[in-house]
Amino acid sequence: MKRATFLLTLLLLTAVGFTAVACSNNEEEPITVADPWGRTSPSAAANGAFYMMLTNNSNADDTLLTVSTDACGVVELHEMYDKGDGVMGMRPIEGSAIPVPAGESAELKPGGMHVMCMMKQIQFEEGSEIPITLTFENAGEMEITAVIRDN
Ligand SMILES: [Cu+2]
Repeated sequence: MKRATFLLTLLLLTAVGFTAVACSNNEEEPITVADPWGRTSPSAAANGAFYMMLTNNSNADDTLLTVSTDACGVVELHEMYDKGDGVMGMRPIEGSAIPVPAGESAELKPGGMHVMCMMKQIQFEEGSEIPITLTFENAGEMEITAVIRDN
């Protein structure tokens, strides 16, 4: 009986320990966005794209659900894929969402996943700063600023 009590206490202490770790992790932003940017494109170009690194610092899986910005008429989440014969195409990501698993990162980069900006409303000039709202399933809304540059 005494031994059982000891084990139970140990179990409880361990649980408290884990909770403390979880709490200290939560002091950090659950999701961080690194280096949001878009490539310069001529004003005649109807479309542009944004790239960034999404990192989930929390203990729970999250998902980027939507992206919105006044700079684009329509925003979609796209990925590049091999059409065959070395020809690359792009298409909306299945489920129109980007999973960001707990403790992992999702990279949006040229040649891969990207935020597709259709019907550009403004010029994408070097140094332009474009406010963008990201909406995550768990983390909710996040305001970021994408910088326009050549590469
Ligand atoms: Cu695209």
